[in-house]
Amino acid sequence: DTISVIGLGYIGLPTAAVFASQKKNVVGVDINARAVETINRGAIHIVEPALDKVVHEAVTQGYLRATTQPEAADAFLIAVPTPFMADHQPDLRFVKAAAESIAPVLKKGDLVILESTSPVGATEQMAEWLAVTRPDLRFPQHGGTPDIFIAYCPERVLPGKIMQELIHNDRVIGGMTPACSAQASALYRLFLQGECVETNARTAELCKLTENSFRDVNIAFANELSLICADQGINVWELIALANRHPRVNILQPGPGVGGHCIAVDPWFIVAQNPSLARLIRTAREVNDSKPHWVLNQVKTALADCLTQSGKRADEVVIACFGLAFKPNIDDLRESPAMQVAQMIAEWHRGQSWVVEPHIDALPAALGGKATLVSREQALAQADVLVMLVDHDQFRAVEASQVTQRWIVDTRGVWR
Ligand code: SAJ
Repeated sequence: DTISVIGLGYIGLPTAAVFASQKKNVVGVDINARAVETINRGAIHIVEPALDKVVHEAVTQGYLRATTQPEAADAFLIAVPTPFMADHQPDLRFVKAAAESIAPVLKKGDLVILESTSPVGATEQMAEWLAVTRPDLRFPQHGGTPDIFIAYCPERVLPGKIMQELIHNDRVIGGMTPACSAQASALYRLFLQGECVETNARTAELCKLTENSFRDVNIAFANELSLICADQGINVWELIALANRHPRVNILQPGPGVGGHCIAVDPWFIVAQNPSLARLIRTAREVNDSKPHWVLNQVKTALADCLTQSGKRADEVVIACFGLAFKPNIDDLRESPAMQVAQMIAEWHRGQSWVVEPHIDALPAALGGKATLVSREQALAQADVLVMLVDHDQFRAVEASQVTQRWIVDTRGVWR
């Protein structure tokens, strides 16, 4: 039996690799020829702990192969990006392209699974795209026993822990019919140590969106508290730690905003489909998206204090940002609120802007020329204003006595 994975990114490649590690024949498909070439060399084009070894073994043992053209297989897993458009409406064009690319090679008895985060109804839509291209086959929406089984099975792995969570997390299996769910569960059981929990496709679609919206709303609660606390002169981290001593309270941590490729995106899919009902979910997005601008204002206030108290001119003041990644202890700068704050500071500040980011060797183009990458030690010794944006372990390890600056904007409670 051959399993084909369409889209070899952060979800598709690890998934292809774990199937292959169970000695299943896996063909990975990606439109990016360089990614395909890299994988066929037994290497990886993305950063994820433990993934390189699994891919290398799978390729050298002959169980995993990548190509740019879909081939016949018994099961297809689609893991392509589902971004949103300018108006926050979900953009399914990559799902459509993937469906249309596999349609010609589909045969009776095949299973097609959509894993990409999707709005409610996307799986039915995908089945319709397949049906239009293959009028000779019977699909689940046509009733009776289908020739092709279709299910929605969202991934829910945490970047940085993908290889662990992929195997151990429970899996929501949303078949278009119970028979479709049964087929999909059987496939995941090839490697899954967690449970397969079966439901229908629409519930599974909303379930994925709900998980990330839950986290977004909870982070927004913490971020809103941080604004209230700053206004009231109260330490928000002490406040949250105290409130969390209550047996039924568990508040998350405030930060410079919410980044990454999922939590800041997925809630919009719910809002787009339910504009008048999803009020809390929309507001949470707005609270989290506005946080970087609030942080910039805090930096402006700190600089104003610094100028009055130090007698320096603005162009003589050095502001140092600590961290650019979208969360601690990773090097991923995409969709990062820390990056957004650092960029706004570098564009606005007349003096030097420094950045400390131990996980990168060079500043990204967006900051190049406007800021300077410096060491933690240099920033601590020489900068005037410190802006803590990412709680990397390397920053938490700094002793309080090493931080002598009077002007600190700490969005993570590292140097409280
Ligand atoms: N964040 C805070 N405060 C917190 C927790 C997180 O400000 O207390 C921020 C982080 O700094 C980061 C953002 O939220 O900027 C998102 O980070 P994250 O670690 O919460 O989540 P992701 O984006 O790495 O992965 C999420 C996970 N979803 C949930 O935990 C519900 C993961 O399980 C999903 O598979 C993933 O989204 C996805 O692909 O959908």
